[in-house]
Formats: sequence, structure tokens, C-alpha cells
Amino acid sequence: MLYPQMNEKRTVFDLGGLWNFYLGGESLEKKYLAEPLKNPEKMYVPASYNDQKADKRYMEHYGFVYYQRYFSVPNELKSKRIVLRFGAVAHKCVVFINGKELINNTGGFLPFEAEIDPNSLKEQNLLSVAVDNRIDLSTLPVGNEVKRAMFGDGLPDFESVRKTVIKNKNYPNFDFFNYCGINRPAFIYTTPKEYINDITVITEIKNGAAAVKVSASLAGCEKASVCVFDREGKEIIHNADASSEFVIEAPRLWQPGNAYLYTAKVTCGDDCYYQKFGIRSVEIKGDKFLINGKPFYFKGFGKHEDSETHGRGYDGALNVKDISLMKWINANSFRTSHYPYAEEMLSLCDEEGIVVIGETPAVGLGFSYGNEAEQAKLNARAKHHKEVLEQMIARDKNHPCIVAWSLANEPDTTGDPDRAHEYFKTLYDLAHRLDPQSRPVTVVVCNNDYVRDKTATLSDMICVNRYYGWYIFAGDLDAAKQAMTQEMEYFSKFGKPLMITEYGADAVAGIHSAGANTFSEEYQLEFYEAINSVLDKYSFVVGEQAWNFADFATVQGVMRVDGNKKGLFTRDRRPKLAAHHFRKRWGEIPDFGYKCNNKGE
Ligand code: GCB
Repeated sequence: MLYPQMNEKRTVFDLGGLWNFYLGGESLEKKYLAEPLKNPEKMYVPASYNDQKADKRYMEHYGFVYYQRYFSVPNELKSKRIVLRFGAVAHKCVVFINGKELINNTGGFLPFEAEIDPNSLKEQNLLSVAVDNRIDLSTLPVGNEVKRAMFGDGLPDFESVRKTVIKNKNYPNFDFFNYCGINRPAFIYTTPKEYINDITVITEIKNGAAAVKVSASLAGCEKASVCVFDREGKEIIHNADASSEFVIEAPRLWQPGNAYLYTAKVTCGDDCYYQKFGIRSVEIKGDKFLINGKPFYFKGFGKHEDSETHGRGYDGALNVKDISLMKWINANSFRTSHYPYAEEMLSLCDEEGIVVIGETPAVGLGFSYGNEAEQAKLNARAKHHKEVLEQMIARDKNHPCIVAWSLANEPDTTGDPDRAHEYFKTLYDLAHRLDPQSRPVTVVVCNNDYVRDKTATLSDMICVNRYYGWYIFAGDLDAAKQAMTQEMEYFSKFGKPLMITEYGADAVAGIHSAGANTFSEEYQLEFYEAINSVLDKYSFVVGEQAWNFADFATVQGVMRVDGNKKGLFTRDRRPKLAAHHFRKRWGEIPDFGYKCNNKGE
């Protein structure tokens, strides 16, 4: 799916800014879509709504909210194809224009769009969006469905409290705050009536040259042609046929930390689109992960789209800061844990040479729920999982920064190992079939009884989240090292590359302890020193991504001190003690050839 673009044939109008807003209830009320809201509040778009107001009703909301604004389209553009596009609205929404439904969407992390009939437009048009933030067993990410208080087992029966006092609310089966709303940029854009619908770029490096194919899916117009420009804007390929392959001699490669992007201008009839692309290869060979033929070592993070006030909303300045901090700490990569990130962030990573593993929003997956109704929800979720995988690859396929796909984070693959194997086999096959660049595919696992897992054999690279020294053996780093060693010994037998996609300990910034007690910055530092000393012993371990880049918001509860504090940076992006350890360590670990002999093995 192409990102909206302003060029000589296309226009884009940004719908960001102040919208009218109303906090609704559990059922959809069409009057708030069809008619202008009375005495509306103001809410900023793009951003989550939860943290924009002081009142906790916005944080605790369960159900629908309504957004409205007016827009106009200049008369001279009414002969064009006019499209309304949202980057992401979490989690379900219905969109009305002038009292009529235009589109609805399920899934909070990927774009969707619909054509607007120019004849339906007036001078001022009412655009309304109803957004539902509820999560359950059928959604991704997964929500639990118990109306329960945070009381432990074995306490008196609080049934009557549950029934009367405790409001319905979301119980995320995942560890990040369920920030919702119009989280990413919304646009109206125009194209000619006959237009370029999609572009796919495939590159192959052969004997120092690059074979490139830029194919276009066309709507109405016939036969597209391609010109390619280098980074300085010099035309290096003139009017190639979009259906055939051409060669770029002595290409400049896209490399981690040293990005180089070309631009393909695709023209068809009266339309054109400028598609950036990079030339790089990605491949798994034995137990190595190769980028441009060389063994790459992942140094970086699991992250979140999370910040004060914006919540999960798109914040371009913060993204620039985060990438700059990654360079400061000598990281080269991150995983889009636990959902596809904004397209704008991936474009930034393309430019900055940051390596990304793209993850679907499948977090919190279990496979064995009791009754029939729950089973039906699981089936709906399985279908949705395929849809989001398909949409994510369609959206992100051309980004050189993306080098692998993660199908899910920490599904329960050992409760019913055969069922999990069957479930993921379908998804692995689908991802391999859909990706024109054949990137490696993985599932990020974290099972305590990991020997029961049967999905590791399906993965191209094994990805493990592990918290020895925190959830298991908290405060005992000798035991943690031994348990980690035991697990690495087990996985070394698969003959595949393995990456630690999460490990970490909460550290509350400013808590210090000479004895390195849990929750202190010293403990977080010693935790990483201990676990890293184990990882360094195994050459099949091709990467370490600390959990997390920065502190982030979660649900309230006794497990979290004002959110998850496993960040190497605070939520406002100040480095903790352990950040300095990584800055030094990663400064000494090269991007390529770490733990390899001089043959790169
Ligand atoms: C995990 C999850 C991540 C959590 C983290 C933690 O295994 O993948 O979403 O935030 O642990 O800190 O507990």
C-alpha cells in the first residue's frame, strides 16, 4: 500500500490538528456520527486520547469515543480520485462522511483507506470517526475477558463487589497500556482517476551489480515506466519497462549505519509516484544472519511507541530523538515490539540505516480456551492474524530497514505444542509466500518449558525472550547465568542463528544500591553484565536486544511501579547506569563479523 505523496500529479491534505471529541459508552450510537456533536471537547490528532486530559475517565475508558471535524476539497480537485486514509486507529472504527458510512476497520496498527465520491461532497463536510478500544480473545493484541478485581486467589469471595462496583474494563493480556484513538496521521489525498495502485521493488546483488525490478500494480492506466535516481538526484536509469529487470552497475549498498537510498520514479498515464528503495541482501546461512553477504550482529532493543501525553500516538520528533539515542548508545537495530510501527518511523530507519524486525500485533496468544464461544473467538483471531500479517507485509515490503518478520510475541507454544506448530506453520508459509524480498521469518518465544516447543524448527532465526535474574532467580545472577547457559546449550543444537530479543530488569531511575539490589540502577547494570557474559560464549547467538529501550506505561498493578521500568532510558529519554555499559560494549562490538573467524564463520 503506497504512502500518500505530494508530487506533480498527486496532492495530500493532512487532517492532523484539533478535532471535536466525545467520550461515549459501550454501544455504538450513530447519532454521534451522523450529526455534529453538541458541546464537544477538543482532542488532538494524531495521538491517543487517554493521556490528553487530566481526568482518569480517559485512561479507564471502555468502549466507544467519537471524533469529528469538517473538511473541504478544492473544486479543481473534484475531478480527481479522492481518498481518505488513516495511518492507524486503535482498535476498531467506523468512519462517516456527511452522515453516511464510508468505511469501517478492525485492527489498530495498520493503515486503511477508502475513496470518497466527489459528488457526495459539499462545501463543508462532516467527517466523523467512532473508535472502540475494547480488546478480547478475538482481537490482536489479546484481551482477557474476566470482570475481576486485582484480588489474589484464596481471598474471600468478592463476587458481589465484582458485580456491582467494578466497572467493565479492558484486561490486556500484554504488558503495555492500551492507548487508543486516532494514533497515526490521517490524510485526504488525490490521484488521477487512472492511477498507480502499488509498487514492489526487488533487488538482487550479482557479481558487484544489482539486478532491480520495480513492478507496479495499475488501476486503469496501462504500462508503467521507471526512471531511477541516485541519492544526489542524478538519473541513472531512464524509462525502463516496469515489468522487466534492469541493472545498476556498481551499486551503492544500503548498509546498517550507512544507508543509501535510490528513488524509482514510476510513471503511468497521467500518474506518477516516487518510491525510495535500498539495495541490500538478507539471508540466513547456517547459524549466521547475513546482510549483504556478511554476518551481522544485532545490537539494540525491543521498543514501544509510547510517550507522555501522546500515548501511542505518532510523534515524529520523538522518533528522531530515539534514533539519535540509538546511535549514541551504538545500537544498530530494534524490533517493532509488539505491533507494526508507524510507516514514518520505518522511512526514518531507511534513511538512518537502522535495522528493524517488523512484528505483527499478535501478543498474548494462548491456544486452549474452554467453551464454544471462546473457541469461536479464537477462530476469528486466527483469521485476523493472517489478515494483519498480509497487510503488514503489503505495507512494509519495500523498506530496506526491515530484515525479518516476527509473526508473534510470546505465544504459548508449549501448552499444546502440536496445535501451536500447526497454527504457526500456516503463518510461516504465508509470510514466505507473500514477501517479495524473502526475508527470514521468526516467532519470538518465551516458554519456561522451552524443550516442549515445536515451532523453533519452523523459524529461520530463533528468537528468545528470557528473564533469568528477574522473573526467575530474581537477585541471583549466578543462578541466572547458569540457567541461561543451560538454555543456550539446548538451542545450540538447532544449527540456526538465535537472537535474544528481550532480557532485562526493572530499574527505577535514581534508586541506587551499593549491594546492587533489585530495582536499583546497579542491579540492572549487573544483570546485563552477567547475561552478556553468557551470550558472548555462543557464536550462534547473533544478537542481543535489551528490553526495553525506554520505560513505558502499563496497566496499574502491584507488578509495576508507575509503568514498566526496564528501559535503559527513562520515559523522558534520560540514560540510566546500564545505558553506559551498553554504550561501551556496543561501541566495541562491530556490526559485522562478531564472534566469527576471518572466514566469517
Ligand atoms: C515480556 C514481554 C514484554 C514485557 C516484558 C516484561 O516477556 O514480551 O511485553 O513488557 O516481558 O517486562 O515483563
